[in-house]
Amino acid sequence: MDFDSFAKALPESGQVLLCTHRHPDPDGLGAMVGMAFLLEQRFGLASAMVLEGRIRRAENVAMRELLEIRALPKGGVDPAAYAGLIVVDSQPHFTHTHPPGGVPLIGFIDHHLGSVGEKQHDQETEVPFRWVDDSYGATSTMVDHLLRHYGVEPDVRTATALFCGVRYDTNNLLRGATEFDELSFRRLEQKADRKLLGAIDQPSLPREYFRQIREALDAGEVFGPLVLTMLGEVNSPESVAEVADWFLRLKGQTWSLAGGASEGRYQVSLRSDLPDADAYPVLRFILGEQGACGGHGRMAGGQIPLTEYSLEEVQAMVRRRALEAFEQVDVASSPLVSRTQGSGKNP
Ligand SMILES: [Mn+2]
Repeated sequence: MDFDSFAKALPESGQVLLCTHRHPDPDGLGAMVGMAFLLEQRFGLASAMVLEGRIRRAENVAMRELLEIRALPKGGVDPAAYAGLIVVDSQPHFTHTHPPGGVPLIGFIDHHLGSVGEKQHDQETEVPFRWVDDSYGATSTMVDHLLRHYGVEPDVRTATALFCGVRYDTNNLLRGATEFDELSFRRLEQKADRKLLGAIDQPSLPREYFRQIREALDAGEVFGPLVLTMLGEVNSPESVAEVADWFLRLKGQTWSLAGGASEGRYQVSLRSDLPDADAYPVLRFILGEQGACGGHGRMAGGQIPLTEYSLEEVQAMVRRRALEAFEQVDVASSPLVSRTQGSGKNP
């Protein structure tokens, strides 16, 4: 990568707008905080962030609050006020990313390659700084790499934000981490605020969270290698991913699929713990023409809009194709947790 082309892509003056994918995660947030710090410290450029979708996973909410990450409301962006736009942890043409219009694209930085066949906008081929590289396990690592290249030492807040991005996206260097992530992880950890990290790791949880845990436990079914958890309305798309991750830990099963309705879409997450699993084509098949999805390696996520079909129809579709994909059609399921067993002293 020609890092010097980053400096050349920047405007000489004016404000830069930063954005990431819908429902920002720690990596997207960390990369934005790191980018804002780099722009200010090295290039004297002010920036503003715009966030799309809500942040609801308790850890992410805590990260945003404790690090005081402030963002403009999506509808509140005046394009004339910005000299350019930088997209982090996503790409402008990805289905879960909708940068505000009317601001010239300076560049994008992402560690996801994107799926084949996704069309790029015409303007993207000419974008001044385009850095997409899956030899990084997190976009926060890429931004840290830029900071090092430009000799900018992150302050405590920036280091904490970037560290959260690296550790959550790589699951503490266990998932898709490379030597770059390792280096950034060690370097940022030294500087990060331990108390804040602890508070972000173990946030307090609303009662609703526990209610949903119960619902997921009741809904989980085991079909051969698969744990299938089809939920109704959920608090957030992230809770679907959380359930899929959680149930993947079930002993004996190697795949976990969870689905739940949120914001007019049926969100679906697929996980596997097989070392060389490729989750994306499996989820692609399960969502069919009705859905969009992305993913790499052992994880994939996607959604089907609840416009043409009702929630019940979409649930039935996803279920039918999931059983087909795992060759479990006409196979009897067993509940993840038997509702009659273990209910204690109830009659
Ligand atoms: Mn990421």
